[in-house]
Amino acid sequence: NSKGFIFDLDGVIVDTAKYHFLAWKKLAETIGVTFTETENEQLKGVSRVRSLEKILEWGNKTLDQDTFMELMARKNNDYLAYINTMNTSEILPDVTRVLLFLKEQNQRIALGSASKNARAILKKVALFSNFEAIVDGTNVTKAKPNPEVFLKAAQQLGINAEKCIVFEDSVAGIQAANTAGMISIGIGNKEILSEATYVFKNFTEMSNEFLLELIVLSNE
Ligand code: G16
Ligand code: MG
Repeated sequence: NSKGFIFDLDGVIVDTAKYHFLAWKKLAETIGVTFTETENEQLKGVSRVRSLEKILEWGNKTLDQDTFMELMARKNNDYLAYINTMNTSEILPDVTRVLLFLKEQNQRIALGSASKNARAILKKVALFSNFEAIVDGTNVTKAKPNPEVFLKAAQQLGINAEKCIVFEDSVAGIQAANTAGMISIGIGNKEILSEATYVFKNFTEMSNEFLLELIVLSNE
């Protein structure tokens, strides 16, 4: 009688948005585009290719394909240098408590991330073995809000979509979960994530009792 609990990575398990920000900012500056936290906010849950396309749109720039690829590689190298410094202290509050509780309740746990670096990040923070299935940017062809990433995760768990619950910090990710027919739980701001079934500021606000209710609720 298990449910599938699917976790997004960036913004849910770890705060890598700050590293994406530093790497994109450096890149944007080399091509003369202003890049602030406001722009960074709009890149959450968005693929690497789409992120660079957006930055170019904001700066009214166009690049040939080779330069585009080169800049993406450069950004990722800078990002990876930050990722390399990560350790377990970067796991967001109460993520470990929730993972362990779900495991104790015999629930099934998967990762559904847009990042091509998801596996490396999970290893850096020593959470890799907590996930029975991992679907990331290397496994999908359609980016969130397309539900592909979460449907694949459910499929790998062998659990029907209606019996899955998604934890997400991005609007695109919430939409993807909803389209997949899953329960969507926003982690972050209520106003921004208004399309989610439930919203919590972070996992410290989410009780084990609530998790138990989800296990029973999605049972029907
Ligand atoms: C994450 C981030 C995005 C990032 C994307 C691709 O998604 O939220 O900002 O652009 O992955 O990352 P990478 O360049 O590492 O492939 P998620 O779905 O884990 O929130
Ligand atoms: Mg995210």
